[in-house]
Amino acid sequence: MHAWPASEVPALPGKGRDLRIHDTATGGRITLDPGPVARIYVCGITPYDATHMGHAATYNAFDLVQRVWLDTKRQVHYVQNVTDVDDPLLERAVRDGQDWTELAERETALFREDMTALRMLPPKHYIGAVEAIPGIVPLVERLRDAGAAYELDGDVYFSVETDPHFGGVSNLDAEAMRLLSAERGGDPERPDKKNPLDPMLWMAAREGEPSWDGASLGPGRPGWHIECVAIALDHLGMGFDVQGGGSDLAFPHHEMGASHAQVLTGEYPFAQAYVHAGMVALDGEKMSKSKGNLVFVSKLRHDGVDPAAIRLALLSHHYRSDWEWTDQVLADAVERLGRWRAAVSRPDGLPAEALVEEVREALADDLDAPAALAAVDRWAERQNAEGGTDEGAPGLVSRTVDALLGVAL
Ligand code: 5CA
Ligand code: ZN
Repeated sequence: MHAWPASEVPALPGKGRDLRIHDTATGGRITLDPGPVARIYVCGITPYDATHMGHAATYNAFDLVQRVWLDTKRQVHYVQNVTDVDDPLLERAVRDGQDWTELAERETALFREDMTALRMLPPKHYIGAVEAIPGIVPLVERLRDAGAAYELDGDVYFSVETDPHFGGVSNLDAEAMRLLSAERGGDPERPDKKNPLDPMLWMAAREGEPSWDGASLGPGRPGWHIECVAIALDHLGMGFDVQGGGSDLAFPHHEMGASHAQVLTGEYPFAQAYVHAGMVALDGEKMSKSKGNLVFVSKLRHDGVDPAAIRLALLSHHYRSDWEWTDQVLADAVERLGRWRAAVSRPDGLPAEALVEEVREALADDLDAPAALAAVDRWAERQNAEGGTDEGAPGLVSRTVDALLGVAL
């Protein structure tokens, strides 16, 4: 699949900082040491509805990770998937009497537009689950042949007990895993499974549903977790730097993915850090396509809201906190954008070298975007009140805000 166009990232004077980030697996902050090419996999959308503020907040977090790395003069190798065949997508297509491939293509196109407008850096490889199927089949066969997968009425399941590290990403107890598995696409109640948590690797073709050639597996379609594993292994390999997504992906998705990959390769770990963004709520409940309590990026854009203000609204919350989208959050962001634009509208002003370092330090410290915004606020307030004579200072602030926060002033 094609991704979306990249906005340019200005180079800043001085030196970027190494990222210290909270890792779900260890439960603590770790300093990443990516080498000259940093590798990141971020789980993409299931394209059956438009991008909402929750998605945008999660992609904003991982965009910041890349901007911190780019500032250290590293290259970034970024991979994202599209879950372009899945139960909720097929169900929505049936409900609305439309072709599931058209639904997926239309919503993916809208997602690209939203990401472009929000200045999110595009992945180098943007891969649909459907196009990954030929690479998934041999992985499932390998797991089965190694005794790590078993068949149940034509469906193939992964045996979680074959990974000695299973449980090490989310660190949940058995009961919590069971509840979340049932909630998030698993089938712990299905009889005759070796372990109720075992996830499906290959689902035998169902009447009226799309299916693909599965070689020795028979016709069917892949399970969710193995899709992301196949794409990540193909384009990044084992031990990549960051596996990212919202906190609702820690279990089962990232837990199962890590186990699939670790058993397949005999190597550990799948990713150096598992990074999870908090959940954005609306009216007291997690914003979700299945509940329908949504604020869409595209709707705000069509209502004339400046994408830079949407981005500032996302940045005003720490990526790990759960927060609530309200009209006030957006109104505050619109106001902040106005103050910042006024402050950089003159050719000279207050020196900004120290501000560059403050923004760098805030982001390197577990992506503390609210602290970065507060630093720019302080500069803008003094600049608007007193001004200064440092030629080029406003330009430096614009470039800093653009390069590190993805906001065009
Ligand atoms: N296609 C899978 C990942 S392989 C998927 O979870 N798709 S999604 O469309 O449901 O979500 C896309 C991303 O947005 C995921 O990282 C998910 O964790 C995140 N996300 C979904 N809802 C919210 C929310 N309310 N707040 C924050 N992030 C969210
Ligand atoms: Zn995924």
